[in-house]
Amino acid sequence: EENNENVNGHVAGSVPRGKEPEWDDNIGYFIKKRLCVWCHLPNGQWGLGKIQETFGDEATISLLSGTVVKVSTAELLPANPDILEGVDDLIQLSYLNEPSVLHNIKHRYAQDLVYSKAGPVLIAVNPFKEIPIYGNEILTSYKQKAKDSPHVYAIADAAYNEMMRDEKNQSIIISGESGAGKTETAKHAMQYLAAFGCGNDGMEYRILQTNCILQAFGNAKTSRNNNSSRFGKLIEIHFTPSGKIRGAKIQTYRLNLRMASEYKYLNQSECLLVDGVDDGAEFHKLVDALDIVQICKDDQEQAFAMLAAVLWLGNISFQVIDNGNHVEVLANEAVENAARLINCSAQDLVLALSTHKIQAGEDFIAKKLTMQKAIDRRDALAKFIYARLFEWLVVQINKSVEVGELSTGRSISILDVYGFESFKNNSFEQFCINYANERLQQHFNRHLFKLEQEEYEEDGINWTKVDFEDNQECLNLFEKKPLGLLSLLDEESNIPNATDLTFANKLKQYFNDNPCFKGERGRAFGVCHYAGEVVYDTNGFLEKNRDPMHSDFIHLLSSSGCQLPKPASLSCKSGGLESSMQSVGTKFKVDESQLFKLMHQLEKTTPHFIRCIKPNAKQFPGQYEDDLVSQQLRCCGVLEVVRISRYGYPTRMTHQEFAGRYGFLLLETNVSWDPLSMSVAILKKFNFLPEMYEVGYTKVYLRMGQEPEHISLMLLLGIDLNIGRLEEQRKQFLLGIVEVQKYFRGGQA
Ligand code: AOV
Ligand code: MG
Repeated sequence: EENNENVNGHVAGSVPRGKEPEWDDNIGYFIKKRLCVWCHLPNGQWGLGKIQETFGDEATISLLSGTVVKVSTAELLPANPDILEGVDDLIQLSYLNEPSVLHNIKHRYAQDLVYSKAGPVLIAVNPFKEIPIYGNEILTSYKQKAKDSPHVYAIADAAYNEMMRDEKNQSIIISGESGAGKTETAKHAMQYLAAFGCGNDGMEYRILQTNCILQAFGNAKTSRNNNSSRFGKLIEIHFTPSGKIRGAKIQTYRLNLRMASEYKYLNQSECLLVDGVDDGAEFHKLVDALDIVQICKDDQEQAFAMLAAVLWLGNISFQVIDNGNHVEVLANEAVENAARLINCSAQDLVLALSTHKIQAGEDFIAKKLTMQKAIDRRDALAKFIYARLFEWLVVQINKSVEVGELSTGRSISILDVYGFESFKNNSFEQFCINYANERLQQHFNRHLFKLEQEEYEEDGINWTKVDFEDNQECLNLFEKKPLGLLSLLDEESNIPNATDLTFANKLKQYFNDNPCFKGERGRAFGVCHYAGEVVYDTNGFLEKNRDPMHSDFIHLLSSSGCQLPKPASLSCKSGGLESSMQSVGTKFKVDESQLFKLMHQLEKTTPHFIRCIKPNAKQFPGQYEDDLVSQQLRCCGVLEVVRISRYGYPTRMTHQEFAGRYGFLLLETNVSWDPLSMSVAILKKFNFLPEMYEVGYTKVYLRMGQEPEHISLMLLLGIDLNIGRLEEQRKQFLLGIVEVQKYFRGGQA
């Protein structure tokens, strides 16, 4: 206690913000010690080498590859000592700069170590190949704590243990860009949790099968991912007090993506096959899964009939009449088949597709549609049916895995959403997806910085709170009322003569000065997201936001003999119709929205974050593109977390670990042998500056000598960088022992 007070009687100094600490003063030290540095090469890559000499602002670097380059000293960053090569947790790195972080993850990836930690966050780099790190045996060793290297199993295990210990709901929040591996990671997390079993009704097995079904209906091949989720999913797994699975609940967040334009009904994509995927076998798996979640054969038939109806709808075409002003439906097998499958008359279907009912006094008159309107309407109907089918499936699945009365404090929710998307052309879908990701990012920020700071407080160390770069401004741009992107979109959608162009112009007029907004030419505008700038083309925004669920369709489907899914929006329940007419954008609005409910639900849980990283765009194994990875690390805030940690105390060891590793260097001193006292004695013996460390109740926290004033002071006093110096001492000492041993062996021989 006394010792503790002695060294701990100061407040951690002011925390530099916003810019990387400079380390110019330190270069001499790196030359003297022949330490490695990272240098930014002309080709944009980072190279590892040693400084030979410096002249003014220029440094001569001999790269490990053998080449010698001259670069500006401003382009140099300190590299980590070899003992830190490939550490499990980035926070263990003495130097937390971008090339060091990148190198560490790459080094691990090359050895199929696809998981790493960035403090509390798990980083998962997609291997794009099977690696033998899953399955029962490995799962069991995590459960028995025989293994603790970074893994999605370890995260699931931590969530489970914290839930059991604190009786608090947990969540596992998985993010990353499209194709980064979120859905696969979510499946592994579910597998881990399912292994806690439930007794004997096979509930855990049923829960696992839900993946197969939702994926079959809710995923599609895109240019980014052969198996891209087109819906977001939150699965809540509930447990009994003894920790067995009780059941689950699935919520989906579907974006009302335009199925039609995604698939243009399948054949226009010109990619009907995915290498290595056997559609027949997958179909059998699907039917088995539907059986397991107890969807009866009749309902299965009906569901497939609806799918067929959607495909036939796509084949319906129109011909121009009235001198090109209007169209009528071409009568062919497509109309007949679609009508038969929907279970309505061909005549009703034709009317719904080619005419628009308008009220004239007491009567309704059917007005013929133009070609574009008719095509839009056909696609909208197909999408509407598909979306209802999907909703219905989720309802059926939930019935099968139902929990009954919800337990409080004993659930783990796994969130797997559509990842941040930035394509060449970005439309309304990307606008919604990226807004949702922006919200999640805020959740991530708040929790990480909060968690970090809570640890310091709990361990009783002095700590000046750190502000963090948040994305509130960008969220405001979306959410502000009445002048936010979403409000203005809704407003414009309700103005009869408004067009996508008038909408774009309005945005430019209002947000001219907003730093998160960029006016672009014509209908386009840009948003500076946390993950980078995205330019959106407003083409179709108004129409998609209105998402016209024509009452004619609703009428058509509810009066049809169609057995399927009388979903909420088709039933006569009050509000049902209105809710189906509600605009897509509105569903995303903060207060009344789905997204708001989701965030609210997540706020009540202890979060565990997994950041999935896509190492290459081609979906190939073994390829690691530095630029792509660093961009993702930067975008998803991993570097930020790491940076925040460096302003804090990135090196932390329990007193046991610290004393165990360096205690033997205390040879002569007579310290009491409890770990805390030993830690304090080590810190004193090696003249650590008080600003550089904190001693907590359970751990030693070391600040890495990153701040220039500390570094220069240490150099002035002839004190080496802290942990490096300890490691050096340790190495010297161990070498000494080896020498002594050699001497004695030699002597004996
Ligand atoms: P996503 O969920 O993040 O994209 P997926 O989870 O669908 O990405 O992963 C894409 C593909 O990467 C999978 O189909 C696998 O082939 C491969 N993959 C991912 N994780 C692993 C792993 N741990 N081991 C082996 N292969 C893996 V999107 O849903 O598009 O945002 O909307
Ligand atoms: Mg996915």
